[in-house]
Amino acid sequence: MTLVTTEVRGDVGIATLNNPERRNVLSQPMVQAIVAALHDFARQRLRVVVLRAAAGSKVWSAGHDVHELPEQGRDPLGWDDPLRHLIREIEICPAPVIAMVEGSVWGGACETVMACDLVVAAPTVTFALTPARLGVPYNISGMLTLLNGSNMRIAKEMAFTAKPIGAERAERLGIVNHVVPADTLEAFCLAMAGDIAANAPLSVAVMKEQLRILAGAHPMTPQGFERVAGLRRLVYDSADYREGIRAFKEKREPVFRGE
Ligand code: YXS
Repeated sequence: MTLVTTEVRGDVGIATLNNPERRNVLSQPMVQAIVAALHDFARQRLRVVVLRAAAGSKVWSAGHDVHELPEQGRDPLGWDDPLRHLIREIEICPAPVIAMVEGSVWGGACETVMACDLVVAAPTVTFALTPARLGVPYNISGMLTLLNGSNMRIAKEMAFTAKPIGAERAERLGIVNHVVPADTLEAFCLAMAGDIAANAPLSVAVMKEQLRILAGAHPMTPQGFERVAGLRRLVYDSADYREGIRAFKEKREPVFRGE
């Protein structure tokens, strides 16, 4: 099965997540397919990318594939993790990536949407960041994506509560650029893509890269890095981390004991 279908319309590449049976989870094969589409669009020198799910999707993406999360003793979101690779590829893609969102967005898929350059959502869309619900120690570049895609108060609310926020509120908060009725969502995104594609692609690409570099320009001391690595290891070595993953697989509520 093709996990991602692609289409080219003029200077715009459209990549559609195509695994509804597993709610478009960002498994390693899915991430590889998305990245392959981004690379193919770049080879064709397309000027804008639209990343979407199929029309009418109830779930845009259920996030990281929980079955790929290591049960213990290994960083679940290390540098080579598929989700981390996807985020970096979206960020370095020379063409702006528009996240065209229908359905609910979960966990690492929230970060994926926030890593996109522009977000256009249907009114019923929700975003839920779920590390705390699974006992997962999110990673610091992921936290920076969340912070850059929202603001400190909202990043904390989403991360600490793991509760969904709706599209209208997300637009008020600047997480979403536009909320558009589902039946005009594609036309709206393609029109915006056309506006961008009509401009100088080298100018657009360099401004995207400048903003990426500026957004990531945060000093961190070696001690700070080692402190974060140590704290995260305590979490992914914890019983709560194991409990979160097992509860998901056993389709039950987790019971966290803080150890
Ligand atoms: O059990 P079967 O084989 O039928 O497969 C089911 C689900 O297990 C599977 N599935 C997933 N498999 C692995 N990883 C996932 N994230 C995942 N989500 C779903 O897909 C099949 C259909 O799911 P089902 O029956 O629950 O569909 P539904 O329509 O009733 O509900 C859709 C959702 C999305 C509301 C529900 O599947 C759900 O709550 N999924 C988990 C969403 C979530 O917590 N994602 C976070 C994943 S962890 C992650 O992204 C980061 C590591 S972090 O946590 O740090 O942010």
